Amino acid sequence: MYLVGKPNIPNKSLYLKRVEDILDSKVLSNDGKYTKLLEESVRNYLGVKHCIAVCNATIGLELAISSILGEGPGEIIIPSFTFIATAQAVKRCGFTPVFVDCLDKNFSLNYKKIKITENTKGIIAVNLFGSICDQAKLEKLGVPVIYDSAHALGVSDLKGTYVGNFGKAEVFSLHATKFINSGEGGLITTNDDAIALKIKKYKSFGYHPESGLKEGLVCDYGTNAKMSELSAALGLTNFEHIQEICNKNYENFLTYKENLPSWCHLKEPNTIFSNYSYIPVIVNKSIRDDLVNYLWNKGIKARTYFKAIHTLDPFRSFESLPVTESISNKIICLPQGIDLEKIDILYICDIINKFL
Ligand code: T4K
Repeated sequence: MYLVGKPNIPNKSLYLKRVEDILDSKVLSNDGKYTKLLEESVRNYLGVKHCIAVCNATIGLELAISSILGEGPGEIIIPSFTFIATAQAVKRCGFTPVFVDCLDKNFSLNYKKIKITENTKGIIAVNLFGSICDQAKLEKLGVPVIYDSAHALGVSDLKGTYVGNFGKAEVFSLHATKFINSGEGGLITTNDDAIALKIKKYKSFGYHPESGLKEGLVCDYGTNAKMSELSAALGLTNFEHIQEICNKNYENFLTYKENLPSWCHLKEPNTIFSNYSYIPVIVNKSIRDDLVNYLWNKGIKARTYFKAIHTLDPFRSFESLPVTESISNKIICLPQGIDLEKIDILYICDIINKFL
């Protein structure tokens, strides 16, 4: 069976050693050794000032929103073409998401369609499928920008600046389905000291980051968004293989590119420095669902990421977002990851070729 989102686990034996180390140390949580090592490794790799590990990216977005934009009411501009977590985080912070259409070329927020009003508190732009938004354009609109970079660890722009360094803060996912995973997990990065301090407080019960845990010194509101040591060790072990995984993903991407039929348009990331962790393809709307059923029957569990959020009940709005609606009816994500050999991808492409 071929899955989208099958976890990459490149060094199981090292992870198991680290699990033993954790169990022997009896430090299972509260920013232990592996959480600190993971944060430090990612910080150094991205060249960013702060990296804060959290329990998942959805809560990570909530922490970033509340640290930067406070609590609602107010409106936050987000794309409708994204995973539901982006909208849920906005709502859970007491803000109203205002959905804006996306660009056809890289599925990112169409900055030309954004209307800033007196109610607009900020923008959450999403770096989808290893592509990057046009940050310069978004950050000129005059309101704070936070990036949902759940898919964009290891991606850099054409000048070589890594995603993680843009906007007020960026949030990555380390969920099992992400190319670098910690089971469940997320990372928040920022170059702003004050924002980092707030996030650290909010992440751990409002304790003061230096003295709080030891002395029970609560200096702010907060929740519990900590990452466990078992997750951090898995995240760290996987992250140590990031380059090798990106290379393998790129090889797989090229095999797809060479062997998919012409009616199945592979979307290339808009930066060559991508992680290639998703294989999104666009097909004709009239055949999309039949093709997905056909693939599932052949053991290829393709996914139709994403449904337009403004068409889903809790967030339904009657304004039409034509590009979002069109893409969400035409997109299919195909399997990717280090467990796929060339022969597997040739098989998947062969099955697709035989569909029409
Ligand atoms: N922002 C964006 C843009 C996101 O895409 C996401 C998450 C977030 C924010 C929030 O990040 P987290 O809070 O999750 O850290 C999956 C993931 O659950 C979700 O993390 C991810 N995006 C989204 C794109 O995909 P589902 O509902 O498709 O998950 P599920 O359980 O159907 O799994 C997908 C595939 O992965 C299946 O083919 C099975 C395979 N799988 C999954 C798990 C959990 C495995 O092989 N092993 C596993 O352990 O949402």
